[in-house]
Amino acid sequence: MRRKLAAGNWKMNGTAASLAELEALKALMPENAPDVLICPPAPLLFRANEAARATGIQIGAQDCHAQNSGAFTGDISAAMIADTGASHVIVGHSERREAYEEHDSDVRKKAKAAWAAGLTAVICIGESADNHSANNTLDIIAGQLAGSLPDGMTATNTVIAYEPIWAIGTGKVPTLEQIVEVHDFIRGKIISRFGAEIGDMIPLLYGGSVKPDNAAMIFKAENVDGALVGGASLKAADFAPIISAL
Ligand code: G2H
Repeated sequence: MRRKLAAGNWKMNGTAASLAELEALKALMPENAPDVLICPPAPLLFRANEAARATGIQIGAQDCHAQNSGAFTGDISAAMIADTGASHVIVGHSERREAYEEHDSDVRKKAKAAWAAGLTAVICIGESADNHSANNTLDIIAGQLAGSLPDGMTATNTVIAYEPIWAIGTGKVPTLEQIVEVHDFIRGKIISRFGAEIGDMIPLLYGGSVKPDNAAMIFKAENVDGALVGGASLKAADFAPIISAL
């Protein structure tokens, strides 16, 4: 059985006071909740791990450098993230790909760095609005999978998040049929490259405007094992119903 995961990406939002949401979330979560991950901004990682200790909520970072250490002002390494007690790191989010011109090869190196530090890499892929309109989604996804996933993926070191860029923060969500098509395609691709024993076990998350009122629809897809949630993960009252729907 594949593990289910509800992951929250706080992006550049939140201060130490926001960590109160972790305890609030625990109080609202169902008894048999799936795995829950919160990725706060990097300055909060140590305190988030402390705050989450009694809740069972896992903590992750939103990006890492591909190198372990060195003269890279402003960057943080996967080893540093692991040192905070975090378990995951998001790599290749479309906001990083777009704003910092990160390419598949960068994402692949970051994922390898995450693994080397003992972290699970949450590798993001997704097509632009233009590629969506031009019906190029599956070609783009195939290329991103081939370029962003390193050799050496195991059943436990990776989570893949499909986030159509046109759905991020826009309130637009693909239809269930579109989500099924892309997630089934991703599953097929990773099985054919890594074998069924690994490819069948990798959790596939959907991301892009997941909200309490559309989560149940999205989770109907067999190859959707959870969600990567931005805006609706900031408040426990919004994130808890999404977790409950999983
Ligand atoms: C997509 C998602 C979180 P939102 O970026 O990764 O954000 O749910 O706000 O669209």
